[in-house]
This record gives sequence, C-alpha cells and structure tokens, in this order.
Amino acid sequence: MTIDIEAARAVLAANDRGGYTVPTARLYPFQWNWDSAFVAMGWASFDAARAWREVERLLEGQWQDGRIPHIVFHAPADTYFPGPDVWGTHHTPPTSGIVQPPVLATAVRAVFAADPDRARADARAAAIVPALLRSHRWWHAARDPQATGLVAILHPWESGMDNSPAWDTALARVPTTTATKIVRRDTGHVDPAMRPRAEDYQRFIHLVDTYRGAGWEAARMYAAAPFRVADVATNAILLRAERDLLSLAERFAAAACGAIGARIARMEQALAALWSDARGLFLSRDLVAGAALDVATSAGFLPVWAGVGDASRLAATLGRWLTRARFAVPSTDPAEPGFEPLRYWRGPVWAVVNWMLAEGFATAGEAASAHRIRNDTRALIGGAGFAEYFDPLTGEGAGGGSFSWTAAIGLLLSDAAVAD
Ligand code: 9WN
Repeated sequence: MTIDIEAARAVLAANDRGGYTVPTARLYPFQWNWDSAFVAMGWASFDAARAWREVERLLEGQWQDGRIPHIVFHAPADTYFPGPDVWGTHHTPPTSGIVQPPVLATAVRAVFAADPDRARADARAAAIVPALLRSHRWWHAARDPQATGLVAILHPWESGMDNSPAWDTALARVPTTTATKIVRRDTGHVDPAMRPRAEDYQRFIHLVDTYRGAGWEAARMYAAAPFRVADVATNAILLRAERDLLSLAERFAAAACGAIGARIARMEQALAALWSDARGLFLSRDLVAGAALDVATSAGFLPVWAGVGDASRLAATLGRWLTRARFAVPSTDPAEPGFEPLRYWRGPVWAVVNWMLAEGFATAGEAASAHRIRNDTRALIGGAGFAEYFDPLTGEGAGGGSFSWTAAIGLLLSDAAVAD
C-alpha cells in the first residue's frame, strides 16, 4: 500500500497556523509538544526551513526552569478544554504547566541531518541545542530528584498515552475534582465512546488543580503528586533523546557531553530493570505504591527504541499479540481484559508509536518485526487516511481526522523514504 505524499503534505499545510502546526483543527487547536516533534520531522522531508520554525515556536513556550510545556496556547480558541484559564500558569505565551514525552532532541537531530542547507542547519541547531540541554536537565532535576535513573510523570497526560489501562490503579487513587467545573469539548467533536470517561476527566483535572495549587513549582508539584509513575515510554523516549542530544552536543556543546554520558549510563541500567520476564515486556512502575503496573501495553516495547533490552524477546511478544490483532501495534495487548479497540490508548494503533518501534526493531536487527510494523502502518494510512488512530482489528480510522502526526509519519514511511 502506498501513501499519498501530496495528501500528507497538504494535511500539514492545512494545520499550519503560522510556524506551528495544530494536531488537528477544532479538537486540538493549539501547539502540542510531542506532536510538534514528530511533525517537525515530517516537515523536514520537504521543507527544512519550516521544520526549524516548528521547533522554534514550541520553544517559545519553554519556561525559565527549562521545562517545555505540553501545550503552547499561541492563539485563543474555544474548542478545547482545559484552556489557559484552568491551567493558570501566567506564562507568556500562555502554556500548560505539565510536560510530554521529550521527543524533541531526537527531532532536532533528524531535522539537522535532513536540512540540505548546511549553513542554515548549523546556525539553527546551534541556537536550539542550549534549550534542549536545559530541558533535559530539568527532567532529571525535577522528576528524578534522587537520581535513580528513572524520571516520573505526574499526570497521565504527560505520558501522551492519556488513558492507558496501565494507569488505572494509580489514577483510581486520585480524587475527583471539586474545584473546577468541567466543560468537555472533545466529546462534541468525536464519538464519546472513543474518549476517556467522565470520571477520568474528574481525576485529570484534580491533578491540574493540585499542581496549580503548588504554584507550578517543580519541587512542590513532585511532593504534592498523588500520581507519580515511572512510565516506561517516557523513560525510553528520554534515553533515546539523550543519545541524540549527545550527538548534537559533540558538535555544538562539547562541555555538556560528560554530563549527558553519565545520565545515559544511569538511565540504561534503570530502564533495563523495568523488564518483566513473566510478560516478556517492560512495565511501568507506580512510585507511590512502589510496585510494577502489571498491564501489557505498547509502551512496554519502547525500550527497543532506546537501545535497551532483548529485542528478540520483544519481537516474540509482539508476535503473540498479533495472533489476536490484524494490525500492529495495538496500544494494549488484545489479551488484556482492559483492551478496547476503539477507545483512546486502550487498544488502538498510533502511527507515531509504530514509527519509533519499527526504527528500534530495525536498529536492533529484528528486521521482520520492523518490516511488519512499517507495512501495517502504511496499510492503515493507505486504507483509512490520516486518522488520529486506527482500530487494530478492522483497520478503521478513528478519533480526529486530517491528523498532523499521522501525516508526518506517512511522510517518514513513504516508499521513497524507507525502502524495506
Ligand atoms: C491531552 C494532541 C494530544 C496528544 C496526546 C493525546 C491527546 C490531549 C487530549 O491529544 O491528548 O494532551 O486532550 O486528549 O493523548 O498524546 O499529544 O494530539
């Protein structure tokens, strides 16, 4: 199945709001952190100058302390909840106060490599690398204060895999909000049966209330957090990003290389320790309860993207999942009781996760798994278009349409870009 490259480029162009790209119109009308990282790589396949702008506009939202928020509200829109008033961060430009998986350094390295104008690439990367260094330092200081080698997320939205069944037990401990009136907008744009439940939102917003009450100060947020999880996906993505930052730092910030190398060594060890022999997969850890979150989700494969773990064992586990699903990679093992093929992060396939997994398997020498994942992703996009996500049983597209990161992955997987 081939991907329509012109159509993919047209999705990015239609979602361009002036140097930044919204994930999709109406449902997500602002700039999202990890979306923009993937989208920058998509832009870089045909317009490197525009790819640099995507990164720079995201960095307009970076805080003094180094964090890069999960949403930058560049321009007002009333089609999304929670907006800037609920976050109450008083930042300029307005932003949320939590973060998202740090794919950005990986994206910057890719954009740097793809830019045909080498002088421009050098100039833009040199200006951006210090911001990436500050962001990574923030992750370790704010989210791993004891230097365990694993960073914590304090909100399911920080994982980007918002209502993964892996979070169910940890989220059940979080009270429902009493302080903020919830006015859902998402369920007006897409089928409510595909979105998180009302109760999930009550707890999501309680966490926002809690951190707003902590003045969005990193140490106070960490101390007050009723939800604190070492997410295997976030940690794998950060470790991979550290490797990419190291490569950039060798050219642009040599003095930082020693510290990055030390963080990499610490993370490699700690991430490897999340392995579950029984599951043949990595598991996230609930840092409040001090226990593994024993649910098999696609996050558990992501250490392969960071060069950690036994890729052949992971490939075997994936093979077992695929005896029950037509398309790789379901976000939850179809054998899990919590598996729902069409509800947000509880079963559907996401193209961005597939892309990272295929790259990871390919690098680790598991060519057959990489090939299967890439081919299925092409088939899903070719068959259903640039949907937000896909049903792993039927291939149906779901969630928002004309979705930027799906288009970006389409460009990265287009036949010309990846010959496999
Ligand atoms: C909350 C934009 C984002 C993605 C997330 C996805 C979803 C937001 C929401 O949309 O999250 O951040 O309101 O549901 O779960 O991964 O970045 O595409």
